[in-house]
Order: sequence, then structure tokens, then C-alpha cells
Amino acid sequence: MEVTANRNEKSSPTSSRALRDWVNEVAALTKPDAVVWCDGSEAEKKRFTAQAVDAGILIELNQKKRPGCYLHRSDPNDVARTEQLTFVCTPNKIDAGPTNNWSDPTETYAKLHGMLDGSMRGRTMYVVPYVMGPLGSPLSKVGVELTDSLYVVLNMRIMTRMGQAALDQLGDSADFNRGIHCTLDLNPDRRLICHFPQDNMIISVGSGYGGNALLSKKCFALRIASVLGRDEGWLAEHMLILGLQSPEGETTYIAAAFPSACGKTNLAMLTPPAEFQGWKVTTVGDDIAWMRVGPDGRLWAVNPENGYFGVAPGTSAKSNLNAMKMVEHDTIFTNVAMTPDGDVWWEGMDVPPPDGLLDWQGRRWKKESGEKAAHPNSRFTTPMRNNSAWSPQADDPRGVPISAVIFGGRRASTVPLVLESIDWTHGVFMGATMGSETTAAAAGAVGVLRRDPMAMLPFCGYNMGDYFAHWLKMRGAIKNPPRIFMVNWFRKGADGNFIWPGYGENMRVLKWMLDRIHGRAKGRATPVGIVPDETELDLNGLDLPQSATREALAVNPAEWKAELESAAEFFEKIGPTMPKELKDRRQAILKSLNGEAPTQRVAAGR
Ligand code: GTP
Ligand code: SPV
Ligand code: MN
Repeated sequence: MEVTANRNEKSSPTSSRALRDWVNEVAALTKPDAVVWCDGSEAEKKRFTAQAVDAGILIELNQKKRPGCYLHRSDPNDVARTEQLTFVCTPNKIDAGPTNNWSDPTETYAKLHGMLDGSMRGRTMYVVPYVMGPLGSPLSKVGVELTDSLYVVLNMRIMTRMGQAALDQLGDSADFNRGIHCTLDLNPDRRLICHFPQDNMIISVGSGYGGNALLSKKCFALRIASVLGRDEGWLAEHMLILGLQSPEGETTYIAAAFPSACGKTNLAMLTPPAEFQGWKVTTVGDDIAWMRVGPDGRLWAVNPENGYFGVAPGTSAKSNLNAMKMVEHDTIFTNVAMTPDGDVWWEGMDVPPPDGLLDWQGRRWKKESGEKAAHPNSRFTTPMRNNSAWSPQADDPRGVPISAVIFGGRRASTVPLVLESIDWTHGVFMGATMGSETTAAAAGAVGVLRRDPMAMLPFCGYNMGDYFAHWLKMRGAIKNPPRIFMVNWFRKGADGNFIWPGYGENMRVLKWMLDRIHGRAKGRATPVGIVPDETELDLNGLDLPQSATREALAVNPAEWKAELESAAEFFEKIGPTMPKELKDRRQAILKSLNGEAPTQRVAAGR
């Protein structure tokens, strides 16, 4: 076996003996032809990219139009996360809880070892060391992914701080997340994404898709990190982080949890409407937030990632100009359509499809076919510095202080445009009872309403009831807690269309939140939370009939009673770990809806 360190020394690029031993152990099992330690350099990127193009893993796009951009077409069976094949393997089943698939760790290790034995024969095993979080930050963590996929390596290079810098941060420590990824034959029958939180270990086989194969992201930064957060007293969340800058130059940081393909990337880099002169949104992160209590008693957040793995369809100059600009260079596209001149195209790009378009599988696309040219879950991988709204605070080792937390789902009915909680417990209740219609980001039916608490249903690495309890407990440690809001950009009118225009116009909702935080807006109390008084939403320049605004903000008691019924069923499903505090809060809201108790405004001390 040839072992190539990308440096001249004979010695290993790491001083961590634990890392060296583990790499040797996995190589002995998987039996690759070569082991390559990634250093993260430009020269290495060039070499890997050329190799990927030669091997047909990447297709070079038009380098005049999109310098540094490539297209990857995945196996048609491997286009989204596969939740039914994703497991949390804790010694006790109860620790995975009723919302995760569980399998016994001893049996699962044995099974995976069988699948991995000799699995990299004839291939190269890449050692991908990476840091999650700003370099040198005490909030950051090191992971190492061993993979036989160049596509994964090149994506990890964009999504994380990858290479020698990670080995330097690790030093001689044995404290790093271990991830093994093997492509196998991409047969879904031989696909498993397994998490062993007790060992800080992930093993993923049989998929090359983002959330299944870029182990830094959902596997480490959410499933494993949520367990670390539980044990160490912090929160790992499926949240974007944005900075909202006022014309006076003051920046307020907001974290927001929406389920997959429900608008995080879009909100994180929103362009305010023309009427909002002097306002600016800056992006700290678009998918994941690690949040801890700072010395000042506030909640501080870092984005563990270094790039964006964003949904392509629906991205246009009108909906998200920042995203359109950032994918003009140095971006890997996956499963989008390709134009005859080597450019990219997708539905909702707001430019007509050119003749001779190739669909995401490389077939000649015919408009009449009724099929999508780009896969609905086609994506771009782009470095966060490509984003002109990028916040330099994304590199701040201290993170940013969070003033508001938003929960939101994709709801055709019931949930108003925005609702504010009356206190922390109510905010946790809002998050815990969140529902959303399923999207193409995961395999399975699209548009089915399911409970997706805190947008973490597929990503919480432990018992959901314990997770809620952890959120409740955090309140004790946060002297100055953020306000908690709920939003819904996706409410539909009788005509079946979205009532609210969304995208940049969501700035109007953010502004109301800011007004609430600074005591400038009173809001209107309802049994389910505080909504804006119609006059408090700045709708200047927006062509929306007053009836539509009213419809967007409406709280319909009958719908909410059904909603609370569904929440009760979900709480039942959680079982014995479900915190009583949240069940009690459900009862209190129901009483208020039934007119049996007064509507609460704001609780003392929030
Ligand atoms: P993940 O990367 O899967 O976690 O998704 P995400 O939450 O970052 O979602 P993203 O911002 O990529 O948006 C997903 C889809 O929702 C895209 O097709 C968007 O065009 C659409 N979308 C985003 N914001 C809005 C909005 O305010 N209104 C409407 N109607 N659609 C939106
Ligand atoms: C999501 O599905 O929430 C994503 C994409 O952000 S993935 O990396 O596949 O999880
Ligand atoms: Mn996501």
C-alpha cells in the first residue's frame, strides 16, 4: 500500500497518535490502494479537481461564464437524505428516543465492518481533517472524515475549514470526531448512515449525497454535536444566523430554524426591499448554529461551517440575488440542468430554458415531458466568502450574541406570518410543536404535514423528550435570553397561492421583531402568542391588499384547536421523557382558546 502524505517529510502530517492509529486501522480494514492525507492547499484542490474531471466525477462548466465551476451528476438513486436508513446506535434504545431509528451498536458495528472489509480495494482513501467553527475558537471542534469519494473531498473543502489547519488545531489530541464514509455501489439496499454518539463516531456507507456523505454537516454538527451539547450544556441547532444592520449601523443577530428546504439560506442572505434604505442583512451561517451561554449571560452562536450547500431550484436574481452572484464562480453544482454552452439552469431561475438543455441526468430535456430539468433537490456548494452579504463575524472565535430565535415551518394554513412567544417556555413549546410539510430534501413523499420540532426531527441525536428538557433547562443558564418567535412564509389563500410574497419582503417581519425587542411595537395578544397589530408591520411599497395582510396574520381558533390536538398526539408519541412543563403549557393555551382563561401577554421575566 502506498501512503502519500502531501508533504515531503517521511513523517506523518499529524502529531496525534490516536489519529494515525485509527487511520491505519481503517485502512487495514478497507484495504485501499493508496491513502492520501489532505492538506487543504490550492495545489491540492487543482490536482483533485483535474482527477475528478478525468474520472467523470465532475463536468467542467463554461469557464468563461462560471470560472472554477463544475457539475456533478449523482446516481439517480442517491439525490437526497434517506431518513429511513439513518440510525442512532446508542447502547440503550431509550437514548435514541422514539423519533430516531435505533440499532444495537455491537451488532451494527459488526455489520458495518463486514460491509467495509476490502471496500476500498482499487480505490484511494482520503484522510480529510476539518475544523467545525472558526479556527482557534474554543467553541470549535475537530473532525476527520475518511472517504473514498473525491466528490466528498472537494465538497468538504468548501464546507469546512479543511486540511493542515485542522491537524494543527488537533495537535497531539485524541479528541476528534471519527467519520468513515465509503461509496460502495450506491445501492439503497446497502446504504446505512450510522451514528455512535458514545464513541463520537459516524459510519456512512452506500451514498454520496450531501447530508449522508459530508459527515461534517448533519451527522457531526447536528446529530453528534446535539449529544455533546446536551452533555456540555450548549445547543447544536439546525439554524441560520444573520446580522440585521439598521441604518444607524447597529447590528442585531438572529438565529432561525426552518426544516430542510424551507428558507434558511434565503433568509440568511436576504436583500431588503428598496423602501428599507440603509438596512442590511449579513450572513453568519445558513444551516447550522452552535450556541453557548457567554460570560455576559447572553446566548452566543457560531456557524460551524465554512460554505453553503444550498437548494438551487427557486433561486433567481429576484428571489436571492446574493445567491445568484455567489454561485458565479468556484462552485460545485449537483444535479442541476446544463445548457448547450456549458452553463447551469434550474426551475425558478427566472430565465427561459434554452434549446438543447440537458436534464440533471444528462438526457436531452423536452419541455413537453412535464419532467423537471433540474432535480428538485439539486444543490450548489459554494464557499461562504463568495457571498457578498457574508459577515466577517463568521470568523469571530467568540461567535455573535443572539437577540432573537425564530422557528418556522412550511404551513399552508393555521400558523400566521409571525407570532411571538410570551416567555421562554412558550417559545420552547412553539419550537417543540412545530409542523412542516415535507420537501424534496429527504427521500419520500413531498407536501405531507409532519411534526418537525425545532426543525430537528431528522437531526437530533438523542431522545426528543430529553432534548426539549435540555432547551427548558438552558433558560436557567441564560441571564438575557433571546426572544423566541414563530414565522410562516408559506400560508396559502383560498386560490391556493402563497399569501405572503416572501423572500426579501420577509425583511418587514424581521423589522417588527426588532421593534418588539426594542419596545417600539406593542403587538396584539392572542391565545397562541403575540401577533403584529396591522399598523405595526411596515408594508410601505408593498402591493398587498389589506385583506391579504389580515389573512396572513389571522389566528383561527378552530384551526389552533386542531393544531393543539396534533401536538398532544405528538407529545404522547414522545412518551415518558416528554417534559410536563410543555404539556401544562399546551393545556393553558387550550384553556385560553376555549375562553376559560385570560389571554396572556408577556410573562414577568419572560
Ligand atoms: P436546506 O439547505 O435543505 O436546509 O434548506 P433551506 O432551509 O436553506 O431552504 P432554502 O433557503 O434553500 O429554500 C428552499 C426553497 O424554499 C427554495 O426553493 C426557495 O426558493 C423557497 N423559499 C425560500 N424562502 C421563501 C419564502 O420566503 N417564500 C416562499 N414562498 N418560498 C421560499
Ligand atoms: C438539509 O436537508 O437540511 C440540508 C441539506 O441542509 S443536507 O446537507 O443534505 O442535509
Ligand atoms: Mn439544512
